[in-house]
Amino acid sequence: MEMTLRWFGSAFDTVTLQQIRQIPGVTGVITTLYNTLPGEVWTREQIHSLKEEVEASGLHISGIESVNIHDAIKTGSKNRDQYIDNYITTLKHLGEEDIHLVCYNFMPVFDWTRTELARKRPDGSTVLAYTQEAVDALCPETMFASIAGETNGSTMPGWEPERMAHIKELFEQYRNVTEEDLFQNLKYFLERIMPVCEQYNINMAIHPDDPAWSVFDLPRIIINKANILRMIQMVDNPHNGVTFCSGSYGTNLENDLPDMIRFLKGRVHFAHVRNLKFHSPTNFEESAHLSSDGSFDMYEIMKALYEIGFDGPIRPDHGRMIWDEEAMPGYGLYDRALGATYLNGLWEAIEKGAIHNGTHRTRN
Ligand code: CS2
Ligand code: MN
Repeated sequence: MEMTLRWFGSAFDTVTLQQIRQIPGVTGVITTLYNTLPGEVWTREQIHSLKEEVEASGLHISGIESVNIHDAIKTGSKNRDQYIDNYITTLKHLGEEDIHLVCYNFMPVFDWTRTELARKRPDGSTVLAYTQEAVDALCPETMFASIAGETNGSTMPGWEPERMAHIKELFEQYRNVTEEDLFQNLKYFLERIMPVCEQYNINMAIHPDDPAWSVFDLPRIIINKANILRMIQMVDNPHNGVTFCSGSYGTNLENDLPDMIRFLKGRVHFAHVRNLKFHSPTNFEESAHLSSDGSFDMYEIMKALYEIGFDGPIRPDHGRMIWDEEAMPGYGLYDRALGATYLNGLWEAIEKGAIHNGTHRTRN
């Protein structure tokens, strides 16, 4: 595996490439063209200059998160082919720039959903949190407004104000879209992009829906083992894989995370590893990465990744806001650096333990 950090680009991120480079064991960044909207073609020049900037710092681009999918593709509208063509052109340009991993999601309207971006913990740190009661008390329009005041001035990924301004129309577009339709629209999209993925050896890594259940009655499909099995089988190509995000699948306590990782052997192209602390099944917050601070056994999660021969990028996912840092919620420097270091420590111990026991893994 390669330890990485997400970086939104110098115009948008409070964290610098130089700071990322100083985190021991972090060699790559997961980045994006943050000022593009879903559906736009990424030009080769834009990608090339991003790559040059990253490489000048001594790091490299380990993958893209995300190339977002236009709503026309998700809803299966008549004009979807034009947006799929644009997506294919973007993939081609990424491949030409030697980038081989693309994370995306297929969530209707909203990307991840949280009800608090700065819940205060007893130690004074703040974290993102979710309660179903708070969601049930909101309507979609107020959802966006309710978090907009807590973002420390950032645009949150997947919550582009340009799209949110049209939230009513977006809901209208999804009104008759069922889970079955979403599966079919995802299949159509994947079938069309697989040839370019094969040509340029690009791994597509779908990010799970977060939380892993329906929000505001919108259909959600990438939520559990049965549904990912369906997704993988319906377009059975090794380039059709997943981002294993422990904090997203983990929102549903019925998901057995190490078991899901083992079952996905060969199809996990990217991993987001973070911990959650549950107060009840529908009230959780994003804790520090350390197992004892949350509800997940991070050792077992890392061990499962090790045992399937995972050799793609891992990134600590959201971190707490600590040490008076002001940054995009979830994406400060300090706690993600602590997370990366902790996860690297777990990995080293697992790997050395396996060498010692003679069970050292080979690749996928
Ligand atoms: C991320 C997602 O910040 C986050 O929660 O894990 O926004 C993720 O980047 C997208 O869903 C992937 O397309
Ligand atoms: Mn994630």
